[in-house]
Amino acid sequence: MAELFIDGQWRSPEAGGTRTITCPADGREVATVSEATAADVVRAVEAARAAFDRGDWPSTPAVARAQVLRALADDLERERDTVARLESGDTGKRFVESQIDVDDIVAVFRHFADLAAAEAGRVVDTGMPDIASRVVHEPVGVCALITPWNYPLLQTSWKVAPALAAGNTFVLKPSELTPSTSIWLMEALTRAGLPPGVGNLVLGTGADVGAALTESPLVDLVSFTGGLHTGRAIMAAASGTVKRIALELGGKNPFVLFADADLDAAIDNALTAIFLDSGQVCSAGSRLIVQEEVHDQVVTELVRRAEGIRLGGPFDEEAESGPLISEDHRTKVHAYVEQAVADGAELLAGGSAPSQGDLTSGTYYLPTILDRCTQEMACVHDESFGPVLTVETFSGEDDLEAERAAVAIANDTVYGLAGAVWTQNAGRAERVAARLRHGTIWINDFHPYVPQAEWGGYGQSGIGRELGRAGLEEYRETKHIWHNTRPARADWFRDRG
Ligand code: TXE
Repeated sequence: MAELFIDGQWRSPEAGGTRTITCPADGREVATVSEATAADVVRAVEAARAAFDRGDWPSTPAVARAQVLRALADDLERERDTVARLESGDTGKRFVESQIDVDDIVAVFRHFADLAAAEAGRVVDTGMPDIASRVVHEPVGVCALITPWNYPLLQTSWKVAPALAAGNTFVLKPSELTPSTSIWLMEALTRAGLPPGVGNLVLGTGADVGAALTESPLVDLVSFTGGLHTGRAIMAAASGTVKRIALELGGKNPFVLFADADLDAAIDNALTAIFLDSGQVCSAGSRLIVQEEVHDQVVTELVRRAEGIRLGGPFDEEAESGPLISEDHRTKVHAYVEQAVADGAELLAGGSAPSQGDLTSGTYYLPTILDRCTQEMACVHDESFGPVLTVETFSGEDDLEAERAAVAIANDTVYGLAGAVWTQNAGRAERVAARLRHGTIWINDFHPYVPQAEWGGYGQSGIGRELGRAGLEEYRETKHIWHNTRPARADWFRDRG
């Protein structure tokens, strides 16, 4: 049974319980793991602290750190299917999607390896002859990395890769629902040459293990991806010791569709935007904001297509989307739909679990479309994180007024992670993209990301950036070193002999 990885060894927890992990696609047991107690968290943090304060990793040349990341990426490439199978077992997601996730993770580790090796400080020109002044980057220290269940190893790689590239040590706590690929990662990092104590793993719930990490005075930085409410709690807990924090807290991402768009492509992308991975994606396009004059045409086609989506387990080759992560989550998603209907939304597709066949043994939920929604509805402003598309409309006397109306609806959210604008008018596309208060804007597209670009949120979607150059920024301190090469008396205070 997999346990805790502390100071380079698998160890038993002091007194924690065990958890059986079941596959949401069919309820079969896929793993049993030991969960940590607060005392285990202390041991893991102390190991990471000792490795940072007294170990070689922070001062290891960046090129050598990059080699570890590259070796990990090579290993992952070789073990692609093994890791994809683990991920699909825990999440129930389609095997092909897990394979794509693994490819993305390989790219993330290679990207940060390149970045580590390329990063240098800079010389500051003070204009003074005897002064050598430079700015250098140093690791922050011990990082607590807390990750969710929707893209378990991908989300973890966005934290582990930059943390290691910058020379930090870490304690990782994956979601209690999806620990398997984190266990694989710790073994692979050891094979790749990561010294003991630099990477540590504790399994368990957020309330026990996550909270102990965020409160620990020995932790310097908390990087968290998950729900808004948890993010707020983490921010409050981290304030006690003024930790660095990086948060990615999801979104209510608008898909703004103008009547002049290529409607066939737009409708197809709107389906992918919300129903990919059953809507359990932080950047899911959960709010369709469509120009009134094409509303009927667009919605009719969306409903037809949504009703045709095939749900199924990881190895069902016909399946296009998978289950929700758990029964609890399905209950939550359904409650949002019921509430929206009670508040006046029109349910046009889905709105329930599938009632027949193999799907009844998994936690599936039918692709759902709610029409005639308004901003007051909880389903429109909260993240339901399920396959639920809400439809709102906009209109205007003229083009500019219509644009303003669309932007106002799209920005009416506490979140600000991502959004899209669909139009064939290039000027309109740029005007609207410039006004949308979201961290990523797709024009005539939805979902693609590249590790070279930043990923982060406006508003309450988060703090800090994941991925790309700025991704490493979160994991470094910046120090200015002023070297007076000709020391002289300051002569400020009189020498009274
Ligand atoms: O997330 P949590 P949950 C959103 C989505 C979903 C909602 C709740 O809307 O419906 O969050 O999902 C750990 N201190 N996202 O409950 O609780 C927890 O153990 C420290 C968006 O699964 O935020 C897990 O490791 N850690 C998201 C991680 O936080 C704590 C992806 C995420 O769990 C903690 C997933 C605490 N007090 C859900 N409480 C995205 N942005 O992609 C929990 N945790």
